[in-house]
Amino acid sequence: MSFFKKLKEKFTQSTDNVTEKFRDGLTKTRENFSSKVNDLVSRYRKVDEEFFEELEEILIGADVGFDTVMELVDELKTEVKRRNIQETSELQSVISEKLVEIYQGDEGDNSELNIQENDLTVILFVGVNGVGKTTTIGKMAHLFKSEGKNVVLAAGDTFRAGAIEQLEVWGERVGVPVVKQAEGSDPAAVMYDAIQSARAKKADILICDTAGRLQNKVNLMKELEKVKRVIEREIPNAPHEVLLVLDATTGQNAMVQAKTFKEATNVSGIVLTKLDGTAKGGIVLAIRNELKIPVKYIGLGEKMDDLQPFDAEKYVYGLFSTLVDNSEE
Ligand SMILES: Nc1nc2c(ncn2[C@@H]2O[C@H](COP(=O)(O)OP(=O)(O)O)[C@@H](O)[C@H]2O)c(=O)[nH]1
Ligand SMILES: [Mg+2]
Repeated sequence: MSFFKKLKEKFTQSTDNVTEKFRDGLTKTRENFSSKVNDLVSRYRKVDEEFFEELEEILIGADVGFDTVMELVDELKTEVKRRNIQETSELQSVISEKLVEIYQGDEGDNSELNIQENDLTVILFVGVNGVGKTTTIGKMAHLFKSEGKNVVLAAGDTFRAGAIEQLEVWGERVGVPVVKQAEGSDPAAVMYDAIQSARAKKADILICDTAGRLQNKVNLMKELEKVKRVIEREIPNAPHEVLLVLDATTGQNAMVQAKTFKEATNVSGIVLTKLDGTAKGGIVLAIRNELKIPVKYIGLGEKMDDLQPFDAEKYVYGLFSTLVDNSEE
């Protein structure tokens, strides 16, 4: 059975609404990407060099990233030779298979968070303004809470007007306490307070918001270093996760931000938000393949339950679920 048929079987029968979330959230990308692939396949019946050139353009247009596209197309060409594939219609399943392979590499999805079993876990969120840090923190608090975990939030964005209130609104909505100080105070001091408070409450998870100003790398590095130093002084090995939030709708700009933050601090994973708002959801692959940082969570909407752990198979199924698959059984 073809890879895509297997995916389809696995996910059309699944009753969880997670697969549905992936499918709904990726609608724009699917409509842009799959319809172009379908069109390409109907125009070129036979696999040839021009077919691959057009395929490259489609993939680059979906923000898959130049290097990743080249790698993918090379592998497709190898598969075409190996399996002696002649018809383009047979290639669709191979494309979906290679996309999953490229994402997973040797390590698999790697979306699991480093959660301490019987101790406080500290998760630090970083990223520029407007990417969705505060919103994602709210959604993640909701996820943890629904798993029965005790969560505390730290209002570490003391810089932006309204940022503390925004986190408080999420705290109320989700039903978790928010530790804050006055606007303009030292974020490191907020972190210190938050750790004491989380300990007193015997919390499982402390999620820390930070300011997103990024005038220059030196400032960013200094501020993040200070925040991390304070956290680490209180809890060795913390923060257990440093999650960089990137806005999928910003395309190559998100890649540039990722490089800057990667140089400034130890990023352990990426949260890619607003995938629902872009037709270029291929950026997931570029991030993983070019930055070597796992995409741990994705944002598929603005609602509380629109945050999902990343899953390469569900993602690829979400991209291709309407694809016409003519491959042999
Ligand atoms: N459509 C969509 N909007 C999102 C998502 N995540 C965040 N947003 C929106 O992005 C905007 C900025 O989010 P915010 O959390 O304030 O960003 P921050 O400055 O990084 O803290 C808000 O309007 C959010 O509702 C997502 O996954 N999908
Ligand atoms: Mg914010």
